[in-house]
Amino acid sequence: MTDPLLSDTIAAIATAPGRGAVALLRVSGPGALAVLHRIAPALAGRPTPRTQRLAAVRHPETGELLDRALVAVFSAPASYTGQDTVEIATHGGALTPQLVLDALLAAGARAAEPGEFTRRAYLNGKLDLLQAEAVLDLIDGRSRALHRAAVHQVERGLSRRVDELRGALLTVEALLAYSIDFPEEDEPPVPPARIRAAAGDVRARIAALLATAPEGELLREGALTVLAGRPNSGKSSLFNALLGTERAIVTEVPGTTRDALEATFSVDGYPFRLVDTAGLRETEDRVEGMGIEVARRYLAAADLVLFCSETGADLDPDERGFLAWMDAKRTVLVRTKSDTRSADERRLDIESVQSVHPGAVATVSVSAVTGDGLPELRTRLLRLAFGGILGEPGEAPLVTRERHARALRSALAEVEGFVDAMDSGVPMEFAATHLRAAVGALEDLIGVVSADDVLDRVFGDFCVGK
Ligand SMILES: Nc1nc2c(ncn2[C@@H]2O[C@H](COP(=O)(O)OP(=O)(O)OP(=O)(O)O)[C@@H](O)[C@H]2O)c(=O)[nH]1
Ligand SMILES: [Mg+2]
Repeated sequence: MTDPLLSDTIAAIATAPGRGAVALLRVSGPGALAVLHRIAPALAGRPTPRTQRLAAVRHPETGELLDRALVAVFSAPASYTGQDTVEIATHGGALTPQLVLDALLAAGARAAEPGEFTRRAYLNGKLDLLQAEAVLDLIDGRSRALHRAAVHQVERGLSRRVDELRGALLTVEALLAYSIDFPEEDEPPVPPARIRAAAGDVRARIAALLATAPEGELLREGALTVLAGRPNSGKSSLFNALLGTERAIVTEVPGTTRDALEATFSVDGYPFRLVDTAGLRETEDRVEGMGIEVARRYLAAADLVLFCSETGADLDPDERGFLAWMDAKRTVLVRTKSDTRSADERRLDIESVQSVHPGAVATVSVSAVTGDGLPELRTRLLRLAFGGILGEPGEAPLVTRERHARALRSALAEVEGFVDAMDSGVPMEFAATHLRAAVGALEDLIGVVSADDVLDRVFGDFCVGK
């Protein structure tokens, strides 16, 4: 039976609003050609699919000429949505596309909801859910690294990997079913050790894919990198130097920065959100005190912290306390204003702070004035935030959404439940329910069958016309 969501004909402007040479309108549904004929009567009959034709576009009721447009027809099922689809390239700008859309609606189409074209593509089996999400990333993604991962995923990179895992689980299920069917044999047809080893192998493969999730998810928002340290330690100067613009105010007066200031930058295409904060100290000043509160909140949420202190200055007990409290894996101790010291002094300085924190916190000396040490700092940030997935998006699938991570975690827990059940002698029939549940979690991930609310969540984020 046809899905009711597919039975009417939808239309939308697919290009972004604003001044531009060309705009694209899309129509999809069983009535797409009928709608086209009403606004472009000259194209009567069935135009050759996948061939652009220039045609006069008119309002179906008034007959007014609205534009001359290039029209292409894609016949079902060979179209993006899998339905009869018409694409109309009109002149761009504020008015023409809107007037042509009005004409399409007057001719019998309905205005499409956000993401409805891609939702139809999914419902018609043109894309799986992972690919549909990747389409959204191609449109919304701001970093080169997320773009790479999305292109790979639209090509079914992640889907293929999940299919393989699902196939491997089905094999374990089949081996198990064989053993369950012949319970009386003295020698079980498939040795339990073999089933267990096969399950252990899938478990390791799911875990490896899941391990890309924390960093994969950072590709979307960027790694939250917070500058912290005493007033006047050079945080705002470093903020500006990393961004390459004079965004933050810099003065010699301690306590210059009051509020948190946020900006984005990237290293080798990997995204970071950089936050400059008020210097940390006890203060009577209410406004500054509030800024420090904000800084603490950012620190709690930070993926990385750049803790700034001046080259050559001893760390006081508060600073040492702060460093001891921070997670060493996400903290860089930045020794600032390195241009004020000689090369020898800089080297000795790094050695002496490292002896205070042996191996605990990465230490880099930088100068916002000369740019010295900035490349090293950038490389450090890249490794700390994205070390696990560096260079991978081109070839290996990445888990880039919490939805993916959740499904994989649940599949992993079920496979572990299966292995535990086998080890503790639970009857095979019961152990098998874990495998079924693991297969189910992977199928949810690809979207083999998906509940409407899941689809609403995935497609609700799309723009109209996609
Ligand atoms: N020579 C030199 N001076 C620097 C460098 N970085 C910062 N300064 C100076 O140090 C002072 C403080 O710099 P800021 O960047 O405002 O320091 P801050 O940590 O943001 O200070 P607050 O906002 O008050 O917490 C200013 O006078 C800067 O010009 C540097 O790399 N070299
Ligand atoms: Mg500042």
